[in-house]
Amino acid sequence: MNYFPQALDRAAQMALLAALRRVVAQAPLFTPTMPRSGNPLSVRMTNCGPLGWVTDKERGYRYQATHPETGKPWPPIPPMLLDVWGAVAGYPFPPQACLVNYYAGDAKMGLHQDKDEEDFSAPVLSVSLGDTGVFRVGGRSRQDPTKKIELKSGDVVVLGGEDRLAYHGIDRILGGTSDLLAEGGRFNLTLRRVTTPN
Ligand code: MD6
Ligand code: FE
Repeated sequence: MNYFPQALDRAAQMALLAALRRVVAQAPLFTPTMPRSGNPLSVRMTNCGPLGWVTDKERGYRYQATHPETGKPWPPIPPMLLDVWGAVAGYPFPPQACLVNYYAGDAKMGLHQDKDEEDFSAPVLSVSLGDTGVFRVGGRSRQDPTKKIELKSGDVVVLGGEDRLAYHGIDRILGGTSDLLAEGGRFNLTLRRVTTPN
């Protein structure tokens, strides 16, 4: 993985948070549910961009152009995020989806691969805001050894190339480690290319 600690300074984090607040105002956070079981994930999520990643009991994991509850198109990806992609993704086409995950106090994310995209030649880029998240990343097999990295507010991670299909997840959030979010907790934004460019 390519790790860019403190890629965003405090001023940039505040500007990105302001843009994110506008996204969430137009596309409210919702509670996603697992395919088949219908069990809720512990994160809440929303998206911006032409496509958004969603999941529910009936239809499972997928990308779609509209919010599952409002039926409206997702708001655009904030230009600042497109600039971050342009600076570090090393991929000559823009992202099509930005998944926004919000972790309140005890939320976590199990070990997973991001593999619902058509185009694995594009990386997935993540930006963290707010409390520190304990990130675990391994290899392309679930059994591969993993390492832990504490992702702090302003850190950027890129999973691309050999690591594009590496297993990864969030063990827990370290409450009280950032004062960026008045409500506490952590946002993670992941930028993705979904379809293969022409
Ligand atoms: C998170 N991140 O940091 C979860 N996926 O909350 C991811 O699932 C992720 O950080 C793909 C690439 C980078 C990531
Ligand atoms: Fe992921």
